[in-house]
Amino acid sequence: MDSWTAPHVPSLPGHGPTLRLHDTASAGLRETVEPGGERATMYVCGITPYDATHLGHAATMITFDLVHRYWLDQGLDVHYVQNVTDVDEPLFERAERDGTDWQVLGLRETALYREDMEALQVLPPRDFVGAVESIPSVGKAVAELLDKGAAYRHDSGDVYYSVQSHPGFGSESNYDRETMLRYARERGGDPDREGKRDALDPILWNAPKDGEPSWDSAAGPGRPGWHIECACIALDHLGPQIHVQGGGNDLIYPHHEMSAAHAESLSGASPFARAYVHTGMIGLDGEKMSKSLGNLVFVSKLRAEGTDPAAVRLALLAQHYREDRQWSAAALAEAELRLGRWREAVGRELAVPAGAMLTAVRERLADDLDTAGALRAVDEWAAETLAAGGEDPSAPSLARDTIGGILGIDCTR
Ligand code: 5CA
Ligand code: ZN
Repeated sequence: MDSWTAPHVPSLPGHGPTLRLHDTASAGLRETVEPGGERATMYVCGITPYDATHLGHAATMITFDLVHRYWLDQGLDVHYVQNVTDVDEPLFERAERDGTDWQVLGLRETALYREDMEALQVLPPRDFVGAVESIPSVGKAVAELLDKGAAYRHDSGDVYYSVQSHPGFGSESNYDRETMLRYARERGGDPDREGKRDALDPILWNAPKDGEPSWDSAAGPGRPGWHIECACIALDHLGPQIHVQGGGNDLIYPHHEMSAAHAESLSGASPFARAYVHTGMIGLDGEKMSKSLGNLVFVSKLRAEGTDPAAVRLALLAQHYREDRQWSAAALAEAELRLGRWREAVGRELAVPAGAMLTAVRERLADDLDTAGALRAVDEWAAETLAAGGEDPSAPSLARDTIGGILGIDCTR
């Protein structure tokens, strides 16, 4: 499907160190690309478009936008793919509640998401891929897994993946069985269903049901399961092994465990991702921000109220991406003040030299996206410029390009 328009990304002098990110599978920092590698690939789990983009989605997309921007700044050829889960139960339920069509709902919310991403200066993925357009590929993959004995048909006609067929199963989350069972129950799995080989087996293909859409495929009629959607889109667009698999930490299990297992069973190559990177949950009043809890702050609502999207982005960058963190009006107000100081300093004709700030921003981000440290480096440059004036006529534009190019914060407005 169509992506969105890319903002201008200025090129900067020199390069920073190799980006290292925390990898869930090895529970430690990993260099995201091989030494001397020229290409970098990333798959990020995108929205299920039954409601507007909230600040949790925005925070996750901005985090991976920093990865994208940092890799581009390294001179790498970046291939970034993101999906849209445009066919799934939440869409049917919401469409039914609102008396609308699930396809119309999905198109409308996806269009709003594109606008929000553009406003937040998020670079578009090279491939923005819907689940519906991937159905032929998913059907073939399910048929192949059945052939290989990695999948089986349940009495109901649904097709399940056999976790026991894959020796690598469990190596992404490293959770024990009890934890896996708990998350399967909480996050859309059906561990208590009769007739499965293993309670943890996830659905690959849903047999046709009344009131639900269905497509013909190599696996018979029906519609795709969730995890196989992401496995197929990543395999089709990026190949069997990628550098970064990204998403919120609510996807560590079962979603990323299962999509990695599906991809590895299909391709024979492992690990599926060099680094499994997970963002913390954005909450409001101590609860995770989620559609089901209804405690959402929408990006589009903030925009409509006249909030500067650059301040929203800056507020979300103030704390580390892996922390579960809280959105607040105070955090937004602080970001607005900070943005004002940065813009004032960048707007000067003369400033203190900005080369050391560029180096510090790169070094801080390369260290598992230490955004708080990177923002401090910009704060120091801005404070010195505002206090002392400075004498360097090229510093304001270097600062503007550093802040705009690497952090995605537009200081020209
Ligand atoms: N379509 C699936 C992924 S294939 C999905 O999880 N959709 S979603 O709309 O629920 O979430 C979209 C992305 O935002 C996912 O990466 C998810 O992990 C992340 N996300 C959802 N809620 C939050 C939150 N409160 N804070 C941070 N990230 C979140
Ligand atoms: Zn996904």
